[in-house]
Amino acid sequence: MNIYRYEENPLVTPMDVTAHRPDFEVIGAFNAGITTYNDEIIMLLRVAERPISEDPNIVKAPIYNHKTRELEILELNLDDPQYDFSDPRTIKKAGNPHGFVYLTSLSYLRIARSKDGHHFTIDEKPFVYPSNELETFGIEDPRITKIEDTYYIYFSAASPVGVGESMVSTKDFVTTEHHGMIFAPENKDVLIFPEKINGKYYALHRPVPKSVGEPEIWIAESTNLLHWGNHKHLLGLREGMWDSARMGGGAVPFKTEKGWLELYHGATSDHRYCMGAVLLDLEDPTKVIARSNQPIIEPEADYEVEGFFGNVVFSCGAVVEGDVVKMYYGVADTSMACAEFSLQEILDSLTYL
Ligand code: MAN
Repeated sequence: MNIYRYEENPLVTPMDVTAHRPDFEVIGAFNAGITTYNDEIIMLLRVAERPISEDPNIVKAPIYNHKTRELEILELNLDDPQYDFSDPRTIKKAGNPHGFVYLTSLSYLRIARSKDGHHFTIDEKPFVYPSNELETFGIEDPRITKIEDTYYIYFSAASPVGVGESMVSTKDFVTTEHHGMIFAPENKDVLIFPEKINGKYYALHRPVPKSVGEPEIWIAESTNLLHWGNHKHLLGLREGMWDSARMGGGAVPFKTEKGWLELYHGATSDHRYCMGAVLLDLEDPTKVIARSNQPIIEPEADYEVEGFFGNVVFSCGAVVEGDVVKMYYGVADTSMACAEFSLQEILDSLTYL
C-alpha cells in the first residue's frame, strides 16, 4: 500500500492552540471530526486541556459543574495510595485496573479551518463545550455527518455515570442545537451513514459489554437519527491480529462501487492503535463483504509513535476525491496528521469473505 504522509505533519499540535483560560494548558489537539463547509476543510478538534500544576506531586482533575456552569478543580496527591496514576489519561481507584474515577484533562471541541487541507487556522473560542450533567468529564472524539444542509456532530460524552454518545447539529458552524445522548453508556465511536439506505438511517456504534462480550462494532437503524434500534453485531475482534483487543468505527462510511467503505481502528492489548477497513453491502450495510487482514496504516512516524499516549493512529474523518482518500487522523493522543491513499489500492488490499 502506498501511503503519502503530508510533509507538514503533524498539521495541528497542542502548541498551535491557546488554552481557553489562562490557568490551563493544552495537552492535546487530536482525534478531530472532518467535513467540508464553504470551500474549506473543517477539522473539529478534540482539544484536551489540564489545569497547570505548580507542584509536581499534585494532579489536578478538571470537572464541569453543570449547575454553576463553572469548572471545579480537584487536587489529588500522587502519593495517595487510594489512586492509581499509571495511565496518563485517567485516574483509577487503586487495585481496579478497569474503569476510572477521574480524567486528567477536560476535552471540548474547537474548529480549525483550511483552504488547502495542509495549513489550518484555529478558532479563538471553543465551538462545543460541556453543557450538561452527562458531559462533566468532557466531550471527545467527534465525527461529523452531513445530511442535506445539516451537519450532525456526535461525540463521546464522559461523566461519572459513564461514557455515551451525544449529538448536536449545526447548519453554519456558528450555532448548534443539542439533541442529548443518542447511545447510552458505555458506547463510543458512533458513525452515522451520510444517507438513508432503503428508507432508514444507519449507524455503527461500539458498546463495551461488561459481563460477556467484547468492545466490538455494532450497527443500528433509525428513522429520525435520534432513536436507534434493531441493533446487530457487525464486526468482532480477531485473536493474534492488529484488531485483537478493541475496535471502533473511524471515518464516516463512504460509498464506493464495491460497497460502503468504513475505515476503522483496531488495537492490541498493549494499546497499539492501527487503521484498517471493512466493506459493507451497499443495499444492506449489516452485511460484511470484505475486511483488512493487515492494517492500512500503523504507527510508524515519530509523531505517531511518541506523544502523550504513543503508538496511536486514530481517524475520525476522511475527504474522498475520486481515487484519493485523504485521511485526517489523530496521532499519539496529541496532534493531527493527514495521509493519502488510493481508494483502488485499499479495495484491492481487502480480503473478501
Ligand atoms: C479512555 C481514553 C481517554 C478518554 C477516556 C474517556 O481512557 O480514550 O482519552 O478520555 O477513555 O472517554
